[in-house]
Amino acid sequence: DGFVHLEDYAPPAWRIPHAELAFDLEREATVVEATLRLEPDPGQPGHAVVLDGEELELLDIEADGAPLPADRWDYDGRHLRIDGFASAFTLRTRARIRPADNTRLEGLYTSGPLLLTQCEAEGFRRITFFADRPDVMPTWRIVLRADRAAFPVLLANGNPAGTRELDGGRHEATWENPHPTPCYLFAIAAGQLRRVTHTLRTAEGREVELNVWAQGDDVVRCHYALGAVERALRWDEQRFGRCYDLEVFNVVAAQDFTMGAMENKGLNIFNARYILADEESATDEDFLAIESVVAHEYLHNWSGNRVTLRDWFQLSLKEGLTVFRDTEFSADLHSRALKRIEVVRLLRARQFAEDAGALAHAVRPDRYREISNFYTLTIYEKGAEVVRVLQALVGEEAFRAGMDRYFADNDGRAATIEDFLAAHAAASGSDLSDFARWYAQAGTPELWITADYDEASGDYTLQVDQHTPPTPGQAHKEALPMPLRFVLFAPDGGVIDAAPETDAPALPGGGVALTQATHVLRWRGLRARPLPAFNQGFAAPVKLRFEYDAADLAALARFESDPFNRWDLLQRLASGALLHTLDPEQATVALGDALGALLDDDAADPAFVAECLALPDFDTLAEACDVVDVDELVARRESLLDRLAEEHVERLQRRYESLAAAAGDGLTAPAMAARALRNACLAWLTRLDPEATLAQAQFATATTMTARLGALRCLVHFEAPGAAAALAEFRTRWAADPLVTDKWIACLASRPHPDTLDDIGELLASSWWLPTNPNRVRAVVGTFSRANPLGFHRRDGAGYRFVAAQVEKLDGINPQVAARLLGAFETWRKLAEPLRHQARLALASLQGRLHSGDTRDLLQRLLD
Ligand code: BAL
Ligand code: ZN
Repeated sequence: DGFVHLEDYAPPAWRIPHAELAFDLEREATVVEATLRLEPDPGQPGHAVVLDGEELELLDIEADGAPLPADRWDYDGRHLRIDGFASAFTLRTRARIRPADNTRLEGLYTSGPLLLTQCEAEGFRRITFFADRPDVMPTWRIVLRADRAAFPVLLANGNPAGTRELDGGRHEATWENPHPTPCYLFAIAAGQLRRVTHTLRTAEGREVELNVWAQGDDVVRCHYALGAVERALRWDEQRFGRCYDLEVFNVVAAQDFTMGAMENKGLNIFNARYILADEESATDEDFLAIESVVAHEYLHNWSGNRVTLRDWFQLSLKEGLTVFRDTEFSADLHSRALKRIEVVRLLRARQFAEDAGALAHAVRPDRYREISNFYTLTIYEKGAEVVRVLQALVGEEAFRAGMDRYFADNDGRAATIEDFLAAHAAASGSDLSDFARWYAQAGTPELWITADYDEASGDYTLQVDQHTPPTPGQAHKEALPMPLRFVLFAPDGGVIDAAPETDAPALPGGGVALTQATHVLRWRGLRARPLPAFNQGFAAPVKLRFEYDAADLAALARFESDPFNRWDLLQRLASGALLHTLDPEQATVALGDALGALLDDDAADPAFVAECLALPDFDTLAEACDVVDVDELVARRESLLDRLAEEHVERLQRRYESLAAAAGDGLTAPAMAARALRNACLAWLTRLDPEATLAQAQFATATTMTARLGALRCLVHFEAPGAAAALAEFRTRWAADPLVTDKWIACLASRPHPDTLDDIGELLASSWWLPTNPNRVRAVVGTFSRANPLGFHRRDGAGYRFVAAQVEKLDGINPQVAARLLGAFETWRKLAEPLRHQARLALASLQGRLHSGDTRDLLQRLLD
């Protein structure tokens, strides 16, 4: 049926304890010689050797030093099958590959003058013949030979093990990776790279050279990323007791890169947008994203590399865990509350939609046709939430002990989610068998909480019912164990301290553990009906249903001390006003009052105030609707913003002006917070009066990209005078910088108007359109389809037809990028007519026209 099934897993019949690769690197044609030690698994005798190999030109094949006769092997373009061996032997193959023709950016490819690799998930089979699966883990020796002038720097995994000059202007570098490492973590980078470098000593006493490499003058924009590597290394030592394990840690910036970055052992390769930064060219958001992605890849060295995956079904074992670790890193270094808000925004806007749409899948899926389509918000972000739930259930101390145990028990192994849970169960003494459902069950759980207060006795009960809606292929769901945090407030805002009577076990960090579908919590003899608040810190990744009215939410927003919940209560007021789940007028008034108070509060963190001003976005609102009327939803949101802006115009002006000095240069938290709130105020003020000169003035005097891009967005999105001039300045000034070019392009592609599609048409006809560059494709087509509801969901269906046509074109260039774009249709069935019909037509038009496994798999899942 074209699916790979989890239940079909079998260990490799042949192991590869050691691999030696020699590359003669050239852009057009590179020759790869692979010498592999192959050993049969004594438990599974009698199997032929079957190696993966795609689009390889096989030049030679030898076994134990002698040519292998033609009747002993067969290569069908996907697998190399070798018969007649029953015991260990050494296989040597030589194959030719064509990096310059590789627009898929999987395997070995060119990016400008550089030669780079991307192997996860299944790219290594495009480099040489190998058992391309994560549970085959050799140690490695890698020899790189190339022309010295074109490729002065030759990097591979592991430690440097010598260089030498060769004839004809060529040179050679050898690398040794002593850690058993699967081939998806293989990497090389070659070319005219320059570096920033820093040497440190790990907590274990190992001297390590940290290098961040980029092309030419870009190297001056690598210092921030280098600092981030060091911060991540130190944090993992302190927080998880994990040290770095090689003599060098190299990071390379690549302009052409499909993913965000890749954690190859000792040689991380990054999308340049997550490395290159200075305040002239990168926004504050960019800096924080760089730090977080650098940390993510670094932290994989333990959660992913030292302990790797048995098979790709376990992907969240490294990704969810590493997202959990990188968000903890960011929360420890900066504001925990702001990080939580950022994470929950993403979850609600995108992961909840994924979990409820045509592409819904479990954190550990049980089958896939194309694993590249499972690098999803569910695997990453929900996977991280599941780890957070585990920590809440067992408590922080036991969780840390469980992590120690997991690393110790599985070091050098290819592990499973069962191994992870077994380590935590052993360390905490908990039975985690029900908890494992979090990995198997798709869909976002809902908690329905109903309250009852008996005036006579003062008894107050909360009944908590858990329910997870059906998802494709999973009609019936079971209850998931999770924390429930709550606080009861008296009418005067005082906290009611009494613990409830309940069968739900108490949790180490407060609250109770929900272990069944229904629980009741009961308080006796309360003097008045209390007001409950739930899920402080968003401890459980759920949709929480409780019948509040607008006055309740406004009161709670004043009483609640948990900053995440204070933000969330305002989000609820806004959603209620927009979706009419609250009385819209009461909710709007209450929200307006709360925002006014926040804008008046100079003691509040301006970054937090800016988050509160950012109402739920279109995706979050649409996710909460059963049927999505795009124009109506956008219109309601716009008119709420207009009204709030009008109500607070003076406050907005005051805060905008009073923060001017604090918002100067520098990456300190106060400066970044001031810039965030100023940009939020500027957007509301420009909305009220696009003719005003405030945004033009900010653009003209900006000394940071944060201020400049904030102003550009206002000018372009509100079609203000000066928009064309500002865009022209961006175009010219940063014509040679692809990352800044992506920014003005994304700004244009997200202009909220149906005729933005005409601008996109012009872009595609210009020299700015680079269909082989994933960042550029995402800036144009990705932004249009994901961040421009009025453009993408045009009533005439032209937005859908445009995206579908691009998917077809890009499928022949980079299937992973093309497949990702199709994801914009994941909730098409919820669209109100005529959009639903138009979306179906656009998708149906692709049937029979797509060629890659990536896009065909997604299209089928969208239409099934
Ligand atoms: N492993 C793929 C990129 C990342 O998640 O780190
Ligand atoms: Zn990752």
